[in-house]
Amino acid sequence: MSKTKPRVVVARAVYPDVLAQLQTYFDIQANQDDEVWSPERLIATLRGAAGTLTTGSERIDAEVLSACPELRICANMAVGFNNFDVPAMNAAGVLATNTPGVLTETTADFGFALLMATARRITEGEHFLRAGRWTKWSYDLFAGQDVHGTTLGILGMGRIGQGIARRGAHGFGMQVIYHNRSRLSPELEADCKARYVSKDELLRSADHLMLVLPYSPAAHHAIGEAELALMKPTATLVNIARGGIVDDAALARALREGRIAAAGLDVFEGEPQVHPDLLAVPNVVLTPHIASASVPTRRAMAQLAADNLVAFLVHGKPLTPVNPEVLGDR
Ligand code: 8YV
Repeated sequence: MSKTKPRVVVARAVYPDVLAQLQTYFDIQANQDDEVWSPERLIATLRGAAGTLTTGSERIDAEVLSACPELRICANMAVGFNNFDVPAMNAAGVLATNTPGVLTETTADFGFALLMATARRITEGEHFLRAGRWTKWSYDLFAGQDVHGTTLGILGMGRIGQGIARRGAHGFGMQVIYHNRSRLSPELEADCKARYVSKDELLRSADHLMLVLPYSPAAHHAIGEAELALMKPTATLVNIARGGIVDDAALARALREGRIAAAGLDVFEGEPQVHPDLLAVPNVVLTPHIASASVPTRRAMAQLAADNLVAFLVHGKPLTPVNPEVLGDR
């Protein structure tokens, strides 16, 4: 007698071949139209499912978990997992997995691209040109700030932060300083050519400040009015971490008033909405949360999320668990 396949909900569109792989193991409910489900629709769809593949847009909290007692795993197609209420998942015995490692270098590349576009005013220049306003060369036309040889400050020094540090130190001859909850080992500091400093020193000394820390309630508005006030008027700020780490309204004010030179933002408070004041200032480069969006990396993220579902629901051993404590002695 054939066993019925466990039901798995793939909450957002994914690569069709990844979906096809999952269909060999699971009874799949997919969302290839890529609608963003309301919390009610998510709950209704997850009822009776053993697993789900989520993205950062699906919130898994106590309400979802209590309505879906058969749920055993949520496999996030993201390294960040602030869309998961992990304590609630622990209490419900539901496993969370993420996609660490596969997006590190791609995201660090993007951080650098955004830093360069911001410091060198690339998108401002492009908008000017496309608007037909380029009529002559001028000595100060879109003159920005240098990247090479300057001081790169990094807040958050996990894998992606280290990737940024290596690019800055080894590729652009930058002095790298960082602040993090914990210091890197001396070996990693040497490899990244990075010096640990206090948060205040980081803010005061950085010519370019890159945010790469995970979101947590403690990191909410880690960059607000007071922190922006410590930064150099010539400094740039780049956020490839999470919306909510920066107070977007305070940042828009600082940009408008020239208290910092420019910002590059890939993530926003309340995205995909963007604070209207940020849209109104010219000295900010805005991108729609695409730091990990290279084709090979997005494929690798989808594959790892899918592999986690198979590894756990079929073989009992997830590949990249966030809360392995729920596995017990299994
Ligand atoms: C994702 C990300 O694209 O991995 C992360 O934490 O922020 C991005 O790579 C996004 O979260 C969608 O899941």
